[in-house]
Amino acid sequence: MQRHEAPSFIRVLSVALAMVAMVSGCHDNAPENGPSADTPISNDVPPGVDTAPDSNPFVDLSSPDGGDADVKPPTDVVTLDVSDVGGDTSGGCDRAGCPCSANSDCLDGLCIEGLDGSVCTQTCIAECPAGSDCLLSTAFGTDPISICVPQHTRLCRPCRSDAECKSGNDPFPAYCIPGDAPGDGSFCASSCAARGCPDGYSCEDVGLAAGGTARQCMPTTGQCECRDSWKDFGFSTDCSVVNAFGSCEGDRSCGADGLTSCQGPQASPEVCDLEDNDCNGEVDDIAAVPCPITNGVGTCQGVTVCGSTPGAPICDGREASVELCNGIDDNCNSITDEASCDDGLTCTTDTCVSSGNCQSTLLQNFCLVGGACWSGFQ
Ligand SMILES: [Ca+2]
Ligand SMILES: [Ca+2]
Ligand SMILES: [Ca+2]
Ligand SMILES: [Ca+2]
Repeated sequence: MQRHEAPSFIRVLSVALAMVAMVSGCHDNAPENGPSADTPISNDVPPGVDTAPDSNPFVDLSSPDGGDADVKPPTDVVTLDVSDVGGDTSGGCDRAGCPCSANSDCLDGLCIEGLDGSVCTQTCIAECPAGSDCLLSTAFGTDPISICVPQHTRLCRPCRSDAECKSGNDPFPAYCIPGDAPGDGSFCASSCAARGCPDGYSCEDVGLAAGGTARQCMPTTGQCECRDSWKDFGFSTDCSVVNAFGSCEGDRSCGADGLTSCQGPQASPEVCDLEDNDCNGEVDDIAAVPCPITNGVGTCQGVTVCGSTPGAPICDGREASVELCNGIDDNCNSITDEASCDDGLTCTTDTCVSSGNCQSTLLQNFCLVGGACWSGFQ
């Protein structure tokens, strides 16, 4: 028994020494086989974060550029409120491109305007995923940080002013440009002076209302369409409904079925209803048609107008009156100031020579004595 125990002890000792040697060897080899100083920071996501492909509306994570997201420097430039992340993103999407309504919805605490509403974004040094620019932003605290900003987020959005086309995160100029056809409405263009345009758009010199031109992305079809997501935001523009009777203002917006036609009243012939039926800016401005005004003296001609209450037109004009020496055809017989002078004397001929000026001529063989007619004098 003892003869067999000695070799066993030796084997145990040998194994023990070998293990010591291995441990020592492992220690020596660690710098070659273990994590190195330049190993990319782990992109392990916190528990509960959705790592499946998401509905990223602007960041193409599958593209070569998009792949940079995995090797970018850590996003420790932005202070992340961990408590917020846990509360708002549990079980939800919170990485770049994910929809958000507050900074706390995003893993990096960066919620900005995207093409289809607000989305989470990320910090950057120079490169960003396709469809976004690496820009300096002061929107997330006092210190400027570089973040990926989605491009052309408001391109083709219905608008009424340049201000509606300017995204707060995007410093490039954007203008509200009228459509090709009059009355089509206006739509946001987007700067291509320092970047390209999306598919379906070309970079053009666009005339501005204030004068001058700007390089802006414009739809190659000449027609803007609404993005599906825009129907919930009520974006709209002024437009015109045009027909043979006039052009009425309306509006068109992004609805459930896309950009609506111009919704507004149809122009119609003007009638007396206290409305501007033909949309020319004048209420009840019906055509002035001649019409008669008759009384016991004569018939004068007036023109049709609308009265102060809705209904049929009335005839507007003056009534006939006894002819006076006043330069007016008072009785509307087409003769002015006829038989309008009478000094009450039978021995004179009276003539209206100018307005209000009656001239009386004494008949032959008559004279006036004491204001009375006398005859028989030679
Ligand atoms: Ca009118
Ligand atoms: Ca009217
Ligand atoms: Ca007359
Ligand atoms: Ca007269």
